[in-house]
Amino acid sequence: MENSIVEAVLKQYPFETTSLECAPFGSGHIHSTFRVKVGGNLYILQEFNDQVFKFPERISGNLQVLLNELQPGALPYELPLPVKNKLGEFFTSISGRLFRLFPFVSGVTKDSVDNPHQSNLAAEAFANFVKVFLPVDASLLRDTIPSFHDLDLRFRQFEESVQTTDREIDSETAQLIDFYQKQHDLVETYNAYTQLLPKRVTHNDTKINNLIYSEDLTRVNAVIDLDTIMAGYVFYDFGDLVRTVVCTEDEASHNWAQIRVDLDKYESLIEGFYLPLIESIESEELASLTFGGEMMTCIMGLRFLADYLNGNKYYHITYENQNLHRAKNQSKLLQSLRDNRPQIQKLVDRVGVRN
Ligand code: GN1
Ligand code: MG
Repeated sequence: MENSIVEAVLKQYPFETTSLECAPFGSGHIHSTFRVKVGGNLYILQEFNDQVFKFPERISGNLQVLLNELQPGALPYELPLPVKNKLGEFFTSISGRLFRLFPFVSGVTKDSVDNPHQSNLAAEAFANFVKVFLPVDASLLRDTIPSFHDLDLRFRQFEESVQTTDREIDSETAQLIDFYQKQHDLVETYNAYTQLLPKRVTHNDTKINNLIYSEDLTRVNAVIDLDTIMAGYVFYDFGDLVRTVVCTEDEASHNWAQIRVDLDKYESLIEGFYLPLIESIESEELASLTFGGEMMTCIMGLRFLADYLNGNKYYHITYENQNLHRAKNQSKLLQSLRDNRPQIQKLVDRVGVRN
């Protein structure tokens, strides 16, 4: 980011901004994120993507609702909120661009986990997030991205992108389109679940790099990327963990033949997620969780592929076919999740029996 912009943003905060360093940080696909050192202190500076999040005021409103409910110490990790600027606001506008500053939380972010223990810790952290807000009426929250995880809508948008694309469809793309078109049964199941299940306060972007582990990877220091917190189904949060935690390769991998479910990590994910919630949510919600793994993998694949077909307008990319490759990666994981349904069900049954 241009130094002049960084300086202009930091001037809006109530501290001395002499000598600063700024470097790109993290691997998010939406906002542009930097680590800044101001004086002796570290912060995260983020240029906010208001093409994706068209209602920034809803984000602040939702966080306020949740903060009013959260008892100090109720969560064993931080939920880092933006630092307020001199006007007392979370967002700072400079030259028509929106910025936020966050306290820097020390620790480690990972794009994939190394072992079942890390998987368990992540699951427990996100399950506790859902648990602590169960008493909150989720309808008090406003949609920060309307229909964000609506699989039915996302499927239709994907079909439309297939009809309207300007791309040459080569055989790799055609195969991928065909693969996703064959996933329509997941939309039927999704629609059935949405008729049946209650909406809760959910995080909705529980991918593994939205969590900060302690340096020694024995604890969770923080859950981040709180912009998508809104009313949702618990299977969204379990599902995005499945998508990013139980895979043998991370979301960016091109090792197509190596991409599959790691059942040991899946088992520890189930344990970590089910145990905090098993007594507190409905049995139908518990039963829906593994569907979430397939559904969230499918929806991300559909969104990546649709974005590729639409000319890469949504996700940040570093090369032209990146969204195509992301969609291919997700298709391999989705196939493996489907192939392993009986094995996964056995893992769920085992956790149920232990309780
Ligand atoms: C985006 O910003 P980031 O990278 O945490 C996206 C998620 C997708 C994810 C795929 C607002 O999350 O829905 O799961 O990329 N966030 C938004 O990696 O679209
Ligand atoms: Mg992120």
